[in-house]
Amino acid sequence: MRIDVVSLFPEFIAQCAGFGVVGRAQERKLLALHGWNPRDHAEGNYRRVDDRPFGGGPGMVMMIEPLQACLAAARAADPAPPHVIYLTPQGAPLTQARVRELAARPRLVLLCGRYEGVDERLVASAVDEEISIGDYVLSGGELAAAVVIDAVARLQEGALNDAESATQDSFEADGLLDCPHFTHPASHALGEVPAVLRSGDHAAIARWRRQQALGRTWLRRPELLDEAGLSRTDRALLEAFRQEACQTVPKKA
Ligand code: 6GU
Repeated sequence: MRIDVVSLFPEFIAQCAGFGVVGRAQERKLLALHGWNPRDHAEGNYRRVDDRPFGGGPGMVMMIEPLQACLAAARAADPAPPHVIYLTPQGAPLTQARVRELAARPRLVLLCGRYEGVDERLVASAVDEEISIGDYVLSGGELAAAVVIDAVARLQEGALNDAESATQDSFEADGLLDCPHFTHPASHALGEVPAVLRSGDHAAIARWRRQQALGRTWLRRPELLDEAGLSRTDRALLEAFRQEACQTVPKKA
């Protein structure tokens, strides 16, 4: 897929996307990233991209013209019509379900605001969708764009190696949190690896992992269980987890 990023700091995005899975997705030509700087499309000696807000108040607002010209240049760089996303705390919360939908598109444009935001007329005319990555304030959309890029890049066919398979990740398989993981040494001053994981009994291991995923989700994000569509077996596993949790001294899962 192709992603064009409109940002006053396009190098920041390129840096963020240069490592690990996302870097490899680019090397494998599964992801083509292109940065576009509105400053390159601004007029005058000062190449101004922002101005004071009408109605007064603190902060600056990104102006229509440089963004419009920049978006037009980005759009024209490829024949595929893009889905244009504005990263803003006012947007719809990003979820793995949204990520899956975005990852299936051939082309995205990510518009990053700075200052107090972008002139609303530009948002209304040029943006298809507004996305937020959570209920906190960042100084600009760049980190949020990097989050979107990472989340969609790893879902591109061939981006992950077998060992990194996405289907067992938290949220991906079933909307539950992931179970705990352990590696060598089996015995350590910090504790023992649960015996079941060393038993070689694959059915028992799968049951334990499922129970841990259910139990952790119940402890940490109980609202996720409402949407998870639990089977009868799941309910029984969770009930057993709850019973045990009530009997033992509360301990961080
Ligand atoms: Cl997408 N942008 C900014 N500036 N802050 C955020 C955000 C986005 N999502 C959460 N906080």
